[in-house]
Formats: sequence, structure tokens, C-alpha cells
Amino acid sequence: MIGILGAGALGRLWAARLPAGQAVFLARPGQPPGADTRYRFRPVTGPETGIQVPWLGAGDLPDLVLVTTKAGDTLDALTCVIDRIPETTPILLFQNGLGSQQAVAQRWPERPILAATTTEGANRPDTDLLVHAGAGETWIGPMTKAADQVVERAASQLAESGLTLHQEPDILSRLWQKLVVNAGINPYTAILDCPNGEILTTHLYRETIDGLCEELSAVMAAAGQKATAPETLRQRIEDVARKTAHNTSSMRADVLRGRTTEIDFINGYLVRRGKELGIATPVNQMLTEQVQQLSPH
Ligand code: NAD
Ligand code: KPL
Repeated sequence: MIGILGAGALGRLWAARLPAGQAVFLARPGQPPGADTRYRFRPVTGPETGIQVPWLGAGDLPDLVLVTTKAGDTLDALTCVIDRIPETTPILLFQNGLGSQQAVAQRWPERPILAATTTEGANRPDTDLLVHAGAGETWIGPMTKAADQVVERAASQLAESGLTLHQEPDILSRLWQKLVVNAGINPYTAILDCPNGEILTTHLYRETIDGLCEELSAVMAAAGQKATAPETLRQRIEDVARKTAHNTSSMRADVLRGRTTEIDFINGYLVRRGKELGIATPVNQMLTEQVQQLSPH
């Protein structure tokens, strides 16, 4: 049985794709054990289907837990349900950005904590409709020593979904690569209220992107990541912005819906790491503050 904490877009995608009867949602504490969660699932291709997911029952013991809350909710959400998760059960974190994964690994260093990064795209245009907007790939790897032994098993359990899975021994490095792209696209799209591709021709982007990439390159190197030239980082950011030119980024979508964004775990994380490592990050600071003013905090 695979427990899913966070019955939002990504959690519902995994629940819909895992073999019927395997997924259960973990309720928030105090949430009365109500009826099963039902929704319509619109796959990338093929007809819509109806999905029904039960809640974890009293006495049920999940043998894998996927955490699909937003980064800012993750530590509190897990703290509330940790007593229901056996100590040997792998806990796989799906959050964007960095900081929340390390916080969980530091809180429970003896548990098998894993992290994932995924390019699957899922959204909920209506509360009872889950759209798998784009097929992608998912990489999973260990965040604690205890997770080294369980990555293979967790990957094969998830591969039963038919989604593309890879094991990644150095998951932190892959999370940094994703962070670079999110730090260079998401805040601009939120501040400028435009799709990803449009940022490239704006004054704000053109005036600040080189400074941002210098900060990214310096913080990454000081944090022990492979040294990468600022120009290379800029190319990576612009490649993704062009390939996803018409997309609304997750950060812009959060602002448009009046939700808290993940800025504190993207550019905000870079500001915090910069402070610890003695590296000035004025562009990340400016972008973080501007996005914080756009959404509830
Ligand atoms: P979402 O807001 O749709 O889902 C999060 C869910 O967590 C919500 O249903 C919310 O009610 C629930 N939640 C919040 N606090 C909780 C608590 N204490 N206990 C139980 N549930 C709680 O967000 P999402 O789009 O599914 O994204 C989840 C994470 O995955 C984010 O970090 C996001 O960046 C990342 N991600 C999402 C996608 C995607 O396509 N949606 C792709 C890649 C990465
Ligand atoms: O991951 C993304 C996001 O929106 O969070 C990008 C790569 C920017 C695609 O929209």
C-alpha cells in the first residue's frame, strides 16, 4: 500500500496512475475519516476515467509514502502523521526547490528519506478534475543513509504506474539543476505576469539575468556543487524558457490563484545559502521580496 500525503495535483496524478487499490491518501490530523476521494482523471492521451482513492485506515501500514504537499507545508504535514508511518517505510519527497528536503532529512535522520524531481505536469482546473497535462520523467534518490538500500524497491513500486522513473544516486545535484531553472524563470513570470517565453525580451530580465547567474554559479560552487559558468546557466534557463514558452509557471499560477508561492525554497533558498557561505545575492533577494509582495505569506 502506497500512502500519499497531499491530495493535490501531483498526489492525485500518482494515485490515478498506480495500479487500482494501491494508493491511499493520508488525512490531515483532525480530518474526519470521510468518504473516498473521487475525481475524474484526464490522461495525456485517451479517455477520461473515474478515480476513487480511500483514506489510510486505522491500523493500515503503508510500505511507501509519497509526500506531495507544497514545500512550505511539508515539514508540518509530515510531523503530524509521522507516528502513522512505520520507521522502515521509505518517505519520498516531491517538492520543488531546495530546503524542505534537507529539513525533513535532518528531522528524521534515521529514517529512509528520499527526494524526487519530476517533469510530469499535472493540474486541477476543477476540484474534481485532474489533468495530466504533460508526460515527463521522474528521478528519485536518497537523502539519508537509511534510504540507500530502498531506492531500487521504491523505484520499482512507482514504475508500476507506467510513468518514467530513474534512480539517481546524487539526487541533491539534480535538485540543484532544477533549482537553477526555476530561479531563472519562475520569479520573472510571477512579477511580470507572463508566460515563460515572454520573460526573455523584458527589461527586468535582461537587466538582471547575468547578475542572477553569477550569484547562482558562486553559491553552487561554494555549496559543493560542480562549478558551472554563469553563461552556461543562462543558456540552460533560456533553453527551458523557449521550450516551455507558452506555459504558465507554477509560481505565476500560485500568484494568480492567491496562493502562497514556493519562492522561499527557490530564490529565497539561494539568499539563505548565500548568507551562510558569505556570498552576496542581491538579485535573488530583490526577486524574492518582489514575489513575496504578490502572494500571502
Ligand atoms: P497542490 O497545491 O495541488 O497540492 C498540495 C496538496 O497538499 C493540497 O491538496 C493541499 O491541501 C495539501 N496539503 C497542504 N498541507 C497539508 C497537510 N498538512 N496535510 C495533508 N495535506 C496537505 O500542489 P502540487 O501542484 O500537487 O505540487 C506539490 C509539490 O510538487 C510542489 O512542491 C510542486 O512544486 C511539486 N511539483 C508539482 C508538479 C505538478 O505538475 N503539479 C510538478 C513538479 C513538481
Ligand atoms: O518547473 C517549472 C515550473 O513552472 O515550476 C518550469 C520549468 C518553469 C516550467 O514551467
